[in-house]
Amino acid sequence: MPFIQTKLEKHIGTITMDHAARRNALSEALIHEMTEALESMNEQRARVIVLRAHPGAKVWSAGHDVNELPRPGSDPLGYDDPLVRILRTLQYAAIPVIAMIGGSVWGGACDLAITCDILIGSPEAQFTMTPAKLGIPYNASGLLRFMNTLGVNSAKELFFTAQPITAERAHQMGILNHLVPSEELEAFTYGFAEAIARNSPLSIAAMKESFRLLANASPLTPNMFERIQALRRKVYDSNDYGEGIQSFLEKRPPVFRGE
Ligand code: YXS
Repeated sequence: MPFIQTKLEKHIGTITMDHAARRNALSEALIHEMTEALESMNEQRARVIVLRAHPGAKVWSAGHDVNELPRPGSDPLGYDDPLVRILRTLQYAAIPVIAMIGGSVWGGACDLAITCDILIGSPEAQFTMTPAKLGIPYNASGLLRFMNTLGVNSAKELFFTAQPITAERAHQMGILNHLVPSEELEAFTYGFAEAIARNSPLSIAAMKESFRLLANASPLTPNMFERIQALRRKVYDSNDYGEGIQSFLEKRPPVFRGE
């Protein structure tokens, strides 16, 4: 696997994102390998998984691979998008996943991180939620995840400002479960993993799935869902969405005209 490294020792799996050249951008190829790694560890009866970037990475993940975002007129975060698929795989996995974060996290990678069950970061961890910078309408399941994790107002701050959130602020907001010194990050994370691995996998699997069901128990009527989709379609059909993508590819600031 060129983009993912894996290791399994004493029921503790490690999935390492290892595509430095693209700052671990969540391309379809990288996500395919991550999915295979999750499935394999489940078959090998791992009890907990640590998801991390390659040692020394300043960027944990640069988020969705922008080159793979559809052009205006198609939903950039539809049900079958690779990023959306891996987020479901993580949520449905019976094994708890710990995100070990020692670098910056961008866009959809923030969603990947908070979809993990526990987040442990060092002061180098930083979270930037980018859809507004790219003219993208984030999807309903993602917005609900951020609301459940951070609360509505903090989630709005992340999405509306598209500004970096420091590790300390992320810890205050409830994004990070623990903020530890860089030199202790690995030992602390694996000590945490060992504590989980000693517990009943059946009990943990049942509680993880129950947490998922309860977290998504918000009553969303078909009419509410259709309204959200109509709002999103107006955005991903817009010139602003095309401008957001084009400006990124041309490495220049976007000029949004609100149309
Ligand atoms: O120019 P080359 O070919 O060397 O490639 C460069 C970048 O183009 C590439 N790269 C990416 N390619 C596709 N998708 C990405 N998200 C992405 N990020 C980076 O990697 C090569 C090295 O990048 P470079 O030179 O910028 O590295 P750096 O160390 O100076 O800066 C690292 C970053 C992460 C600060 C910088 O690459 C960056 O700002 N990347 C974009 C982060 C971002 O805006 N991500 C959001 C993607 S959209 C998304 O996740 C969702 C759809 S949403 O927005 O809705 O949340």
